[in-house]
Amino acid sequence: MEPLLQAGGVVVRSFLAAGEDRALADDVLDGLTRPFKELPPKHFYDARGAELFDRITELPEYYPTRAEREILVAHAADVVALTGAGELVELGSGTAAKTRILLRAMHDAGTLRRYVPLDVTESMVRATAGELVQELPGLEVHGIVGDFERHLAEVPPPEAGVPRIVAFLGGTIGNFPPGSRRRFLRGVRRLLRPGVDHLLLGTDLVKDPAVLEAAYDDAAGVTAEFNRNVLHVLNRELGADFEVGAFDHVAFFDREHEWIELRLRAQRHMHVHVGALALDVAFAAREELRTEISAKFTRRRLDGDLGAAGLRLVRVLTDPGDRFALSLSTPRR
Ligand code: SAH
Ligand code: AVI
Repeated sequence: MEPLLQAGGVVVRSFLAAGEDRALADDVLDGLTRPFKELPPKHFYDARGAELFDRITELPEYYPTRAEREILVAHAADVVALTGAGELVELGSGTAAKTRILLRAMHDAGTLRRYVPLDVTESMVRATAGELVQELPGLEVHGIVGDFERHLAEVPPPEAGVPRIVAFLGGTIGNFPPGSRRRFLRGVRRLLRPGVDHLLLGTDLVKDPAVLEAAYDDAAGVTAEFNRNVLHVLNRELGADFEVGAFDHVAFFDREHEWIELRLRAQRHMHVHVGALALDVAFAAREELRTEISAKFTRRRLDGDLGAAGLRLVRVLTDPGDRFALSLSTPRR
């Protein structure tokens, strides 16, 4: 396949171009024609959604990004010393803002060889690839525009003798629908060589529900805009006619499952037409559409999920406020 971009240490390949609207169409057909309506969160992230997420990471209420950055600043050099990593594969890499701390530590340790960002948002993969080869001379970047639920096999094989870290930061593991988290981790495990490679996983921790709910319902309304953005995506990509302003942002902590749920609640009875699918969808007044879950972790949940995927915890690092954890694990032999 022709790369999207190939120049001076950077190659970017896309696995989304052909048939990607089909994947969105299938998700919409599956998700909007069932009694409890639901859409997968990956469709938030068009260029505007990515920009809104970036603004979320700066909000006073949204602590996960700052907490994870604190952990990386304090421990990146230890992580590099412990793993000897020369390659960093990052799933859901986004702007790679925090990743730079790790890449810089690898560079300072003299091990840095290759960075492999994988994200659904093409503009971000292209931009980070270009920036990083400038910032870190000698670095090779192999960017992948793809879906980490479907395209892990497109990650290039590791180089012999170069230990790899697969990083999944930000707490994005919490956004998997129930049931598929462990399947995904098993897929990640296949990217890792026993005795050589590590998974670096960011998980947000269970805490006071008021703190959690504020993080997903900020006073400035940025998360509400991010949530409603998925309706703009459906209008543009599938010719739907959602009246975006007629859906209210809902965020609450489900204490039984220990996850945050984002929903969009119809203000009144509505009919929506999805042109590309020739589909009519009715919303009752106050009916809700689930757009995201964001699971929060305990040490036990982390152990359980990693263990079920054949991974063994090596270190759990937390921020001074114990809000967020960054864990290193490796395949069980
Ligand atoms: N890792 C960054 C960004 C987290 S936001 C951080 O820690 O701040 C989640 C990122 O995952 C976004 O960049 C989004 O585009 C990407 N993403 C979401 N679902 C995805 C999927 N199924 N496959 C690939 N990337 C995905
Ligand atoms: C990307 N992911 C970890 C974010 C989260 O916190 O679950 C997405 C997000 N949704 C609303 N705010 C942030």
